[in-house]
Amino acid sequence: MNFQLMKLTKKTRAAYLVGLLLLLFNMSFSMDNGYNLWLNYGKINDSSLLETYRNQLQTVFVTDGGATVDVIKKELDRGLGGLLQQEVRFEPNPTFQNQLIVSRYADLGEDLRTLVDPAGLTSEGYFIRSIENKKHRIVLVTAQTDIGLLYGTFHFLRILQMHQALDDLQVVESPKVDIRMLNHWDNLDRSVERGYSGFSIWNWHMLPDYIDQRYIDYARANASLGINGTALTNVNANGLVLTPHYLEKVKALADVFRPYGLKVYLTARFSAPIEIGGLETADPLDADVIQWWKDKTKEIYDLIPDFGGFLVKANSEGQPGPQNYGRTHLDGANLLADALRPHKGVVIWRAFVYSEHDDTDRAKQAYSEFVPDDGKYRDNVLIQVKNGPIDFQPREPFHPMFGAMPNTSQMMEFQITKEYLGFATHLVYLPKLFEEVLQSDTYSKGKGSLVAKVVDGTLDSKKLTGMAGVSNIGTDANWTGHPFGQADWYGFGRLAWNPYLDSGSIAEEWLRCTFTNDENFVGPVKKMMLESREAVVNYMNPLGLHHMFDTNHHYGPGPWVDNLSRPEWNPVYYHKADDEGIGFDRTKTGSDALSQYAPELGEKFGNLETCPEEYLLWFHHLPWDYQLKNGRTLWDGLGIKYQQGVDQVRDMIKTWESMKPFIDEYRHNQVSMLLGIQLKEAKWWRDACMLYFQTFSKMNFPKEMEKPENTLEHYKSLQFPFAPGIRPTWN
Ligand code: GCV
Repeated sequence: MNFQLMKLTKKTRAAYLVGLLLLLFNMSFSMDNGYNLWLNYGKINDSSLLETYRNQLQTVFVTDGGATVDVIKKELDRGLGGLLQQEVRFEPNPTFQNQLIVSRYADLGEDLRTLVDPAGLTSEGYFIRSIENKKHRIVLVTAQTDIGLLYGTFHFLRILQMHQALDDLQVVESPKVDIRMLNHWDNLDRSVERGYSGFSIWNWHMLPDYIDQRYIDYARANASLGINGTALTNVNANGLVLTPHYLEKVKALADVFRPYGLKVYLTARFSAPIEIGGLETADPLDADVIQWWKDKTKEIYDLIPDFGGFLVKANSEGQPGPQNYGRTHLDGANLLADALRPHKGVVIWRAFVYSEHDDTDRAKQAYSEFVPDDGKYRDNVLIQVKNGPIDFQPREPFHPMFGAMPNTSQMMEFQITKEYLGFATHLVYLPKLFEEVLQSDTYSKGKGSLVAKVVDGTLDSKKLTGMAGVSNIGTDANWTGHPFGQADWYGFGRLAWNPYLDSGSIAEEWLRCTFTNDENFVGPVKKMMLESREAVVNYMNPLGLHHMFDTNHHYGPGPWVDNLSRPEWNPVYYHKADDEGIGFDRTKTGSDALSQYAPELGEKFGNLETCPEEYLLWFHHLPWDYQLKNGRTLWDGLGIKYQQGVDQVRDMIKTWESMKPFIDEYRHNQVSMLLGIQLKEAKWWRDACMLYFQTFSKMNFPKEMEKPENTLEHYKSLQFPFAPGIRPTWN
């Protein structure tokens, strides 16, 4: 080729080169690997809008400042440069002529100051206003702090990405939740527990000297959503991360994240004083142990002055904890809180506990353990509670601890990685699930006591609030494996900022910023995303069924599993199918877990007339021929729901196939293939579960249900020893 080119005339050679560049440009368009996430600043194709924006944003003035201001300038350069396809003109001083001004409130001149009310600005909040009079035509982004300015800058760029008008901007934003964080279940060997998107992005071996560009892009992406914390390591913790060798590496990451407002947290293994400290005990009341944690904490803060604090899983699933020494969770949490207090750090203590020594309903155990100590935790302790009382199932009622601890800070824990929702293979839009939980009414202070109000602290005037999401991020080119997994990260971040947002608007934002503003794409795909959550409930766990996942890896159905060492690890514990019927009786005649909810809910869920059908088998054990609201038997209803789930995936495939003209071929093809697998697996769930339950019901499948593709023996025989995300046994 080179040889041939050499023989061509200059003109023809130039034509070839232009052709080649165009080809490469097209290829890159049709090969978008998704790395840029929603920060896709592709050129605005609508020429009149482009002209308007170019005219309104002729120059940019950014206030002087440190590292965060540098980040703001870089982002504007990248964002405006990409969207407007022209070089960004930064001015050293404000000109007020068709200009974007990004400035701290304190630096504004008197005339601009009068336009914004500083009382409405929290330290991370911001204003965006467009101002126009004869002399001035500006868009102003202002905030009390540089981090507020960075958040405002990302919001402003999103306005452009979504092609919105700049004429009358009146944005006032402040986060409603203090700690908005990702929890990485990443191990030091770079495996990720319940991770389906490659390896851990933390390259511990090469840190602290090698700073992967991904760390910076990770921080950018989080800052664009207002996520301000990250727990780097697995809650099934390894004490080594607290040794000097690793703390140097953690410091390097903290240094990268700082300009983006992202604080680092670490998981603290409760037995670390023994394992890395050489003590003989980790008893939280032992003087040497208390001193050890104080010293260790100081050592961390000497390296990382803005370290966030510790995240702890204790006395749960084999992890060590204060109960090993006859102490309580309260003792353990307060021990660490006291060590962190002088440095303004917090301890996030997880409520995900259940014990092999406790034979009460697993769904009740966390409440029983924590609620009696309400009000006794130090004020820098947050109790982190999973959204439901079992474990991140496709659908659970909200956790009864929400609203039950008015005098203790509580933090919501959602799972963004899809341990129980089809891994990174299924398209299931999780913000719909998150929204359902946040909008649930706890009735703890009468009607309207939403979980969202517990989370943002307004229900009980809490001073410290938080929301955590178990990360779905890995080394895959697009970060999350499934291209639509990015929407879950995005949606988590947006809801952590404001737990009252609706999942539909979030989906729309994400689609416009990630793919295109073409309404022919946004409308149908948004609808598909919103329906995808109900689809997975239908084809995996309909009518309140839960935890029927195959052993350990949780990939696919295993309703028959009954041989694990702990009863509550077996799916049969949860569905309780027998010749009489199916479901877990959590009413007074059963485990009485219902009594942990407010009386209004106890009545509603306890009464078959008023219990929503989506929670039916969560709270009740019912005969196979129980009549559902539509007049069909429970057995038929189950089969119909399973079938509906499969059909919903078929509809998703149809929708997606018609979207080909609107987006790049690469991502379109990826999603098509993944939807194909999702359909196969939806059928697998339907067939395996219905065949198994049929051995008890002894009834024919409803006529609406397609015939199973294989026998029950076939499904039972399937083994997946190398399914991704399996929990390592060494910790
Ligand atoms: C990190 C479930 C998961 C475990 C996880 C645990 C937890 O049990 O299967 O992998 O451990 O939840 O949240 O601590």
